[in-house]
Amino acid sequence: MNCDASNPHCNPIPRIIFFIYLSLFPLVIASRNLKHSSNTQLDDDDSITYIWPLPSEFSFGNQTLTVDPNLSLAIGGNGGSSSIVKEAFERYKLIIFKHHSKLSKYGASYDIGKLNVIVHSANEELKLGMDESYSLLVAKRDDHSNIGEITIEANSVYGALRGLETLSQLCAFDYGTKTVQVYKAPWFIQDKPRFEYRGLLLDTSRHYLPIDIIKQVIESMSYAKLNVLHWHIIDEESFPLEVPTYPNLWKGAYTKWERYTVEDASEIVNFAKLRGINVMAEVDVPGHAASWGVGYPDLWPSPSCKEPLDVSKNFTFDVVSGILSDMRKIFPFELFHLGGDEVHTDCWNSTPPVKKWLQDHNMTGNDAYQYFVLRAQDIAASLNWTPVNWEETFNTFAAKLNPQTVVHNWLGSGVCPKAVAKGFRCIFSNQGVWYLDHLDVPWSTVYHADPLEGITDASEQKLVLGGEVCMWGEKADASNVQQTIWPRAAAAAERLWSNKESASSGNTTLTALQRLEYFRCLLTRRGVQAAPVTNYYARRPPT
Ligand code: CP6
Repeated sequence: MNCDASNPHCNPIPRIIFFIYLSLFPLVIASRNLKHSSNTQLDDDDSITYIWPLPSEFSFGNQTLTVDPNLSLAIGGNGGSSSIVKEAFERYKLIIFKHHSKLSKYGASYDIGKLNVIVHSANEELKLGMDESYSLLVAKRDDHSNIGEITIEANSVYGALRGLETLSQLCAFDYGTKTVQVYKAPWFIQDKPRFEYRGLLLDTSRHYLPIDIIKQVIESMSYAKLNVLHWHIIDEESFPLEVPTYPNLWKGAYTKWERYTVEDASEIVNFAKLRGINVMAEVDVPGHAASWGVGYPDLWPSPSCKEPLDVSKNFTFDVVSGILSDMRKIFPFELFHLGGDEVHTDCWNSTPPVKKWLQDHNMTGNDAYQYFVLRAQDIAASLNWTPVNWEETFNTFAAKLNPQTVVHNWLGSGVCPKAVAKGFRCIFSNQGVWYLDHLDVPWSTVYHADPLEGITDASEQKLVLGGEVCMWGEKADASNVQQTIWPRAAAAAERLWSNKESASSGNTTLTALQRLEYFRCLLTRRGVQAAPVTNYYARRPPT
């Protein structure tokens, strides 16, 4: 099962090395046999399960089954009429049989001709803590027909989508027989996520990202079973979103072409929903908001003080309220991110009318920062949103926060233990390990980070919703965003999906690099511009 050698679309080995590899083939085989006999796990393909992220329970056999390119779908259960599953099946057929139509003769007989999907609930609500579990069976039936079947069983349509993804990873096109095969059948898989929140932040303010690119990112997230797109739409550099109530706001876009209409944003939310992915939008206040004043200069305390937003004017909160009300119609997810990070209040104190307002209200700059965040939280809560805030809000006024607040970590790894000890929920995004724009952080550092670090109490562990890798946009646009996200986001995705016992101990840790390289290869086969995991030659020294 060497995807490098057999797949023309994915060849991370440079050609010359590949040539040398081929010419040394007998030698390589000999050395591989040697490795087998000396019982080294690392190069033993058959002992490795190439499913990323690794399922919580699985077993396999030693049969190779072929899959009919005209694979049919039968959906049963209360959720059986779901178009979400049917559409996903069509997408996955294109992935699984991509090479089949070009290279194969039809009319052969196949071991597997049918996929049964059983979805128990018709509830398609996409929410935090939704049931994403599934079981997957790929086996030859032992009745007389001897025809194999695949069965995916799930409580929700979203569990069925996760099962389809796993199934697609079990299927491989064999260039010898020109058929799609499942190796190591029969497969029995029982799977469920370790954390309910498995996020990726995408920043469309520092560089605009076209809708198609955002969709590609969402599609690729579904391959790694990530389930929340944290859309950091707006920041100080640009305001690309249309807000009908305050139509001048998107004058803060870089150009009139670098904008998202309400329809664009809704299209992205719907595209994500069909893949079982929630979209959590962010409106970062009161810092990181200078772009708002391009259309409404009254929001700036003064031309030389463009952020934090003017805390002294009611107009400022009218605009926050207008933005959130308009966005509520686009973003159905229960979480909404209100930022609150990196607020430097000095220029409030050096702006005479704001300074006077602070004195009249007997507030320091820090008091006014708290006042702003809490007012924004009230607006979000009145729209039936649960507020999420960056950790500085918790670090400076934990006791005043809405008790429902989800604390979003980024400064080191210290805050989640403190937040859950006080009963708050938390999302882990330690910048030292999970900020993807830090290009020098290797995959293994991403992989070994853990959202539960420093938290031992079981009831406190439950308050950790999960984690999120952050793709800040200062140095990334459509040309390199996927290369920067992948493959390291996948390392975090396994940490967030797979239970620690199976994915972080013994043999599995030893094979993580090989499995991740295989998954990176799968991404490139599917058209995702994922970067190499690591320096390839280092792992293939000249023999
Ligand atoms: N933008 C916003 C950013 C960052 C944050 N918030 C950021 C800070 C430090 C690093 C990377 C990103 N660019 N709005 C912090 C949450 Cl190293």
